[in-house]
Amino acid sequence: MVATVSCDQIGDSQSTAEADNTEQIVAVAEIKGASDSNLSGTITLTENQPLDTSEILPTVEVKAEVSGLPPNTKHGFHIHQTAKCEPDFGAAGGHFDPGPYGETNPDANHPFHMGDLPNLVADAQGNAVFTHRTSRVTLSSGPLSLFDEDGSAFIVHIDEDQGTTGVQGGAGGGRLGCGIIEKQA
Ligand SMILES: [Cu+2]
Repeated sequence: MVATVSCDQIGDSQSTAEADNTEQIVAVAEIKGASDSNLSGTITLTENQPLDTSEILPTVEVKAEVSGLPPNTKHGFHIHQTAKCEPDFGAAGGHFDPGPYGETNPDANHPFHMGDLPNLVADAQGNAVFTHRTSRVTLSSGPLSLFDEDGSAFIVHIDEDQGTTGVQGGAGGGRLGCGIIEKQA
């Protein structure tokens, strides 16, 4: 869904250019676990483009609701580089990191990949609610766009992201769930 924010909020200008600069872009990913798991979830990404793109970079709000996690656990949660969850979650590749450093290896230069996010934290019922705003990615076109040639996907990891650099599995180890990011028309 591409919605245009009302100009009422920024004055009564009828300028088309100004209206274009208030565009909101939304994308959604549906998280699925392995066929024998109860893991499911929905992630909504919203980019509110700045009123004046010459002054501020766009940011993307990431909201997630995930259920079916083990109770009272933390899970690494990242945007990975390829919009693929099949034949297994490894198909999503490494961490989204188009540059300028461009290191997609989950263990290297972590947690500084463009797709790195805080942990998902499951409560006693195995539900996690997550809200974060990142300036490391965009939904609009550009060098940090999640909608590059091969798209992008979310991965939920088995273990906690320790936020370490150069430690094997420190970003959360194996993959519990996967969801392809799709732009809403
Ligand atoms: Cu990851």
